[in-house]
Amino acid sequence: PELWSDDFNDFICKCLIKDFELRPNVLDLLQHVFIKQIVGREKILQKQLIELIDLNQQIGVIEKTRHERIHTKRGGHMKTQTDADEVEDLATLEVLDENTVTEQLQSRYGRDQIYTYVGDILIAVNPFHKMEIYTPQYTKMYIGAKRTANPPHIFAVADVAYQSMVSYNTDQCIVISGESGAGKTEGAHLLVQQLTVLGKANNRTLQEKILLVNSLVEAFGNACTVINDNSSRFGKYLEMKFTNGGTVAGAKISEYLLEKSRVIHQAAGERNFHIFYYIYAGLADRKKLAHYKLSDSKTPKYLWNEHVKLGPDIVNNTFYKEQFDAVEQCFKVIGFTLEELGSVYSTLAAILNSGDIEFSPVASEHQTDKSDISNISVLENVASLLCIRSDELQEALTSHCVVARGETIVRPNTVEKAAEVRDAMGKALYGRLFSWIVNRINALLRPDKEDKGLNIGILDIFGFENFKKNSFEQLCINIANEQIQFYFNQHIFAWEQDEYLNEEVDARMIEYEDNRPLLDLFLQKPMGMLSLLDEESRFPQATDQTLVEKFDDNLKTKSFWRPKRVDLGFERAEPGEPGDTPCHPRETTNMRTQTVASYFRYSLMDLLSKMVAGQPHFVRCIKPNNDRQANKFDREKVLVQLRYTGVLETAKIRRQGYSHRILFANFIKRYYILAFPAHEEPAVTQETCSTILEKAKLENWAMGKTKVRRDVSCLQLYTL
Ligand code: AOV
Ligand code: MG
Repeated sequence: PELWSDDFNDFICKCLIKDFELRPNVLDLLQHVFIKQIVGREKILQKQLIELIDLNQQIGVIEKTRHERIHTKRGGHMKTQTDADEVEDLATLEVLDENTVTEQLQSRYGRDQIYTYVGDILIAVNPFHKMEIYTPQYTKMYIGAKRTANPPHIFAVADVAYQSMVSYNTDQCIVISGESGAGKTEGAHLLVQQLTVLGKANNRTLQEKILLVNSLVEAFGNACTVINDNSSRFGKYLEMKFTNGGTVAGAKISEYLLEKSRVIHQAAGERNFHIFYYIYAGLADRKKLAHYKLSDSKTPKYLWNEHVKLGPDIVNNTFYKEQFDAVEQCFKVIGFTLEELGSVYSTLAAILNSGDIEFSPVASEHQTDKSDISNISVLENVASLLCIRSDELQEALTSHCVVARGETIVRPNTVEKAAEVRDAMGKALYGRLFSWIVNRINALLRPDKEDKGLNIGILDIFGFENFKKNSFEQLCINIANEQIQFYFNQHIFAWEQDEYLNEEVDARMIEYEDNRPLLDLFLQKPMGMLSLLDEESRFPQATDQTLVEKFDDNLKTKSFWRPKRVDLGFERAEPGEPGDTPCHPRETTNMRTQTVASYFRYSLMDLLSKMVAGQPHFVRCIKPNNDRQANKFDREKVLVQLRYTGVLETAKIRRQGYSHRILFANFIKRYYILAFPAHEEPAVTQETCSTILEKAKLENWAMGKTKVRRDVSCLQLYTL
């Protein structure tokens, strides 16, 4: 057969396995030579081969001790005596309780083994220091390697997702979860890094572009919070696009719920989005501040944060200057034109300038609630940066229109209202700039060919957070995290147990904490908190107090109780928020506009619909301490996270469950050679499967109605 054709693959596979009493060293040699030759050419064949060899090793046809395998396959990762009781997969623990699981993670963490499996799920404990385990040598080590050949690693997750995509022609989705500062964003970077290598882009530029996307988007969407210096303030779903053959072809980002309020206000100890500091310092360095109507002697209000004593220092900050150069470089490599860059900078400068527009009351005989601009030159600067007329901008800030009985009436804004509108404009401008950048990136990285292709999505959202003072943003962030947990529960527990029932396979049911009632409390229609909030917001007379009354009257669940002292701070959707429909060029008080809450619900559903379209892989990030310290493992802190993410239950279900399930036809196609002559094509029946399994002396399997399942406990044969 022709070299590298499908027939050739089949032919080689059959020859290799035909006589499975091949001496181990011969097989090893073949595996080695063969895989070396085919890397990058025929990944499917490579995978098939490894699976076949795996199966052979498992069933003891090849007499090779496990010890020898560790030596030969693991190189520098040989286990030592001291970690004899450690496992790399918590599902293989003999005793499964909170203590043992925490001890395992602690002991591994103590030796910088930050990754641990729970069946097919990866746990990653944040090391809080740079580790030398992401070098090209590691990249290579995890390509097409079987799972037990190397220690647990995030590169292995990338590999499994990639191999599944190529082998089964299906989209994949990697869901990274964990609280704020646990390591999700770093993990997402590492996955992209490994996936670009796996999907060997034909042109290096594309590979480079995809690697820069995260950094670029994060300069605009991340900020320093009291929990994390590089905290994601938006949800990001990055789809890496591949051809059907598995070559990287492009990428697409979807962004969710950018925390725009940060543009105009930052809590104590927090900062604005990174890009504002970068551009301010960067433009100062290039002596370009004046061009963008900024001054180095007067720090823009939106950047001035008295709590962290930021201010004049920004313009001299070398790190910020370097970052500005780096961001500009990202823009250029990805393909933005210089003209587009100029527009981005002007918009950012306009936002910074707009924060300094001030208002004063205009006292007149008839009207005392009118306002005027006190520093008209700043307003003119903003108008010129945005290429709009300053008188129109002034009118938009200082007045609004009300629609009453079909007539539009113009009303003046008070000083407070005008300041609110100014801030809303800053937020809206930033939100739209962010979306524009994302859309532009998507256009520049769209695959050339419009054929469907395949993709691997990587979800990295803002993690669960709990500050001293929490706002509506925290509520949305935490609900989104609950929703991700729900998706995890569905996959790991609910659907898994359903499948056993459908397939009529005996399995013990595992209890887990269902967070559905909590999600219902917030998201249900029409009686969930968000719906009630929306409804109440439509009443002009509504107050925080009336909202609490509404909750109290309608929410019949133990999870809600009325606070003794009303201290709520939910606010109505502000003008400029998503979905608002402005009345040209002024705002109307039209209460039928879409609220932040309904936009949030819509975004969440959109995200979920994207996620469920792919086969999921889960990475659970754990934060070992609250001090961002290396080598500090706070057991209580870890235990709480293990509890609320259901790690123990996951280990239980993975231990007793059948983690490998293969359709009869696929199983027979792959393994018939172990029991039948190569030229034969046995019928696709349960009996054929049983014959193969019995002949291979495999234990711990169950026959379903459509699938053969392999019990994870049989994986212990080769799990260290
Ligand atoms: P997050 O994405 O989960 O928080 P990050 O990925 O930003 O958390 O990680 C927080 C910090 O932990 C990083 O800035 C690194 O200093 C460190 N870190 C995380 N993972 C690693 C790793 N694998 N190796 C070395 N250091 C690491 V948030 O976005 O706040 O929810 O909204
Ligand atoms: Mg993050």
